[in-house]
Amino acid sequence: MKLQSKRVSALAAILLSSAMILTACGGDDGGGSSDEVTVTFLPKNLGNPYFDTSDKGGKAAVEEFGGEFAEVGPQEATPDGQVEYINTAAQQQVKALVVSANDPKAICDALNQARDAGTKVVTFDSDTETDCRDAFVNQASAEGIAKVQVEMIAKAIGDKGEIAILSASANATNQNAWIKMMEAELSASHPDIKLVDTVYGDDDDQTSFDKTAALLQSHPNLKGIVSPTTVGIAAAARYLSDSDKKGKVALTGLGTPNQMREYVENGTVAEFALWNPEDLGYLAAYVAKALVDGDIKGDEGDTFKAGKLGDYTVGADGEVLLGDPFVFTKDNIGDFNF
Ligand code: RAM
Repeated sequence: MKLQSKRVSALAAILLSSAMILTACGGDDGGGSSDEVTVTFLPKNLGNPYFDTSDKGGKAAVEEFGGEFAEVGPQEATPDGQVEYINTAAQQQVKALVVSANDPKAICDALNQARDAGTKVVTFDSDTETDCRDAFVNQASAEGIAKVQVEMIAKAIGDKGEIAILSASANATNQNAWIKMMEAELSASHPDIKLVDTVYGDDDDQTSFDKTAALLQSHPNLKGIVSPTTVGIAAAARYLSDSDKKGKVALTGLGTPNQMREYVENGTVAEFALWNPEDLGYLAAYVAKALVDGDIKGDEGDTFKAGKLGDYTVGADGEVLLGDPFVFTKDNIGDFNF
């Protein structure tokens, strides 16, 4: 009952706002033509260089296919912060919403209401449960992302000693999947490495910085930190590079070359990994367009063309895979600028 009345009021809001849009535009098709592919990107949070780059790729793709691009998002990486933007996008009847989820479940009702109102939902970077989106654009397989990080930390500490994880927010779908697989990989293949703590910096620079300090204090024998978030690894590197633990506690994980360059050059970090976030956003925008145009439904085996990236096939559970993670070191970091 409750759900139904919520849905009715959501529908009323949508009808009202579309009536307002029509009035505002003097009764024509609503700004651009109603065929225009309007795509709204909703990252985990704004002000994160990783999402600045991915959304730049999304914008380039949308402009390339003649659609209309928008980016909205909360300051803090929380699901509640995302819900209001999802509701607004549905009210505006955007054709597609491309979202990196702060929680696999908590934004589902809002996403499904948007889908009921005709918006195609693509998750990218961090997925929701499969029944609240049409497709998920995955940056690399979770196994691959977990494995590369375990390999890097094992190499950095001589495959032995205490390590900790500095993650993003506690409910982030992507980080949680990677952590689970890192734990499995550690216990299967690295018996002398002990994971002593996992802490959450909420993809906030200051929180991540403070959590790094606290980790080093509470674990005096710590040999290494893995931070599977670009915000976390950059904050941890900044802390370590000015502390007497520099060179004693290894740091690796997932970072952007521009944020990590200084710390690779000053020896705080030997190597870290990532994919190309710009390509990720670009691909996600093309998935959105293929859904809107009806070229794909998000079913396994569906094929589509993603501009300069070429041809893709949708895999199981509506997943489209970008590629493999890439390892950055002091020898190659100079070749990248994002
Ligand atoms: C942060 C975000 C994002 C993640 C990267 C590696 O920017 O948590 O979701 O994919 O790190």
